Amino acid sequence: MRIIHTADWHLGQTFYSFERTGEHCVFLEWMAKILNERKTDLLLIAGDVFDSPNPSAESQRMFYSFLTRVTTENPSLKVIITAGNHDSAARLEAPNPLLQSFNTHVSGVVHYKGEQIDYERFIIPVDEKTCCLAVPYLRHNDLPAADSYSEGVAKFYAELYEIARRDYPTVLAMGHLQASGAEVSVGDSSEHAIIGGMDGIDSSFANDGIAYFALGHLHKAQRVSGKEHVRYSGSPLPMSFAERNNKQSITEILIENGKTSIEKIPFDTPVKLLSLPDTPKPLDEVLKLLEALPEGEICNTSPFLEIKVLVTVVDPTMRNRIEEVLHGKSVRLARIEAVSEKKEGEKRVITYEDFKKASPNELIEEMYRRVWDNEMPDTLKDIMDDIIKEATK
Ligand SMILES: [Mn+2]
Repeated sequence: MRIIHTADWHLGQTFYSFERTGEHCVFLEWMAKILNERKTDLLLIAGDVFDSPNPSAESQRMFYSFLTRVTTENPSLKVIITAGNHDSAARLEAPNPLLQSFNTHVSGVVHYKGEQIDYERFIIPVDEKTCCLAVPYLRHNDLPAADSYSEGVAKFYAELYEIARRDYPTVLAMGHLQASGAEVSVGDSSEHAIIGGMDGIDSSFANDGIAYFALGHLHKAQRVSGKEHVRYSGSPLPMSFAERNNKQSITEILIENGKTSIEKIPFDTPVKLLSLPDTPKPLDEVLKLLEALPEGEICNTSPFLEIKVLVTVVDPTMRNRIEEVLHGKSVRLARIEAVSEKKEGEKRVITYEDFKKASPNELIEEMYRRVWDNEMPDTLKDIMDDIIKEATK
């Protein structure tokens, strides 16, 4: 059996102000070709199909056209999808009655039989001997009674696995979660720890009897706790500048005579992410670097650019000067990060009590101090006063 595992498509994402439909089209076109060439039997999409719980009509059309196309071109292909934390679980699984005729199943919501979790609904038959445990991103209320979220998730998978293995010698699994010990891209808002203050789910959720465990949520392709058969496929597009050095791919799993072999199929993303310079530098040096960028037309495959400038004072002309230098260059400016040299350890910690007592002016002045490492000038204080008065009128 040939399986393709992918996840975290985030269809409909806008990258700063730029939309990414073109990039997603290239990916889906490539994906359809791979499924044809490799004669894939099973496609697993492990959550975060859409970037938003309320996806645009265009993103939905793109997704359903893809499903129709690949299942029509490959009549023996089966598709199983689980909902991620970005998806609306109920919305994603709503078309199931229709998707059945396209060999496609979506698992989104945790259903109950009386007071009991209806585990059977997550056991999706693949063939007579094989099933897939298709588990969506689990929320606190979805879990069996346990001392912690992590234990609840582990218990959920353990109970599900026990039921499935009674009927199927080969069990595959799929989930959308943050496993502990996995590598998270620093500063990535789309894969932030989803439960406040929690490190991740202990890898005991993955029973060793499971032939392959397809995970979604973290955007970097990786194994979990050194286990070959428990993997994140990673996202097909980098979702933030923090992910610019990730290698994007999908994962192919071949299960033959009880043996599992795994291959990563690299995807060459159509738009590159550029972050200049490697470490923040003063504006004049940055401008020189930008001047060296190649001239050319700006098109929808021009790289997205992030610029990091080291600053000591507020310079309101900074953005203009950068845009002037970038004129005629084949890059799309996504963000400018102004970084001030701060001495770590000098940062004052604001407690919740301080926060409750602080006035808007005090908070703004504190923010200014942190960002610019300097006192806020009186002219700016006066402007802020006017704004606050206007806003609280
Ligand atoms: Mn996610």
